[in-house]
Amino acid sequence: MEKRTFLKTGLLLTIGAAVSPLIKACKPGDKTAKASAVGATIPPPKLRRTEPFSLPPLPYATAALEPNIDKMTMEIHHGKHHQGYVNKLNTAVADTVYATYELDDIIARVTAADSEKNVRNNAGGHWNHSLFWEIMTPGGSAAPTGQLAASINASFGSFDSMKTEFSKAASSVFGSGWAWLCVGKDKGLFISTTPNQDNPMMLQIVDRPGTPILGLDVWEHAYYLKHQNKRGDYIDTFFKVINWPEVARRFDKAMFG
Ligand code: MN3
Repeated sequence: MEKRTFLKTGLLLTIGAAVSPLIKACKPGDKTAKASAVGATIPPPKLRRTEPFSLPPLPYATAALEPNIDKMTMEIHHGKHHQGYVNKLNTAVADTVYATYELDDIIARVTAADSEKNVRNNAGGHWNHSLFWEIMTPGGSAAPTGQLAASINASFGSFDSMKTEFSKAASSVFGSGWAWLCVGKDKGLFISTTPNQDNPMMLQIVDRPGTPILGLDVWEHAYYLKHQNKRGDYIDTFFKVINWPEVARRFDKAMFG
């Protein structure tokens, strides 16, 4: 990306008899991306991070999603698994180019190289779970309305068809991974899955990049205590606790900035 200087021509001001055009030069700021393997698709880095990554608090009590998602699963999933990704991420990025990068910037740049495996897995783990807690809410919420509903209908035909396709995708993940509802480059919605802790923001790794607005963790640690091997029951249960207003907020941000 090239540095560009934008010039804004100010208003013509009349002061007494004098007429003078004001020309204001805007500094371009630190928006120059380094050259990278996929060039222009990677956003420029944000401000440098100075604090270690930390576990975001749950937006509700660990028992709040009962009876759909049980307290013990939430305690272990958030307090042990997610905390583990955060801790390992801090270790993994130390002394690498990512040491002071924000999470989104790491996710956008991390590659499938063996040397980046720990960064990839733990940055993904931190990002994915941070989204996951927020897109659930005690008691669930009414199905989406407005622009998100219209977009779901345009992309899938109906809310129920989207739910069916999402559930099939989540069921089809072999082993550990995630199912996603994403806003694509064309601003349409699509459903995808990723293995392990990958996600659709990993531009150097996934086949089809997108901005996830809904994600479901289908690792066994997310459901085994309550549902054992019945992943389908867990997927059905998940739809009872989705925070659609939060999904809509993420949709609006992805669509309209
Ligand atoms: Mn998990």
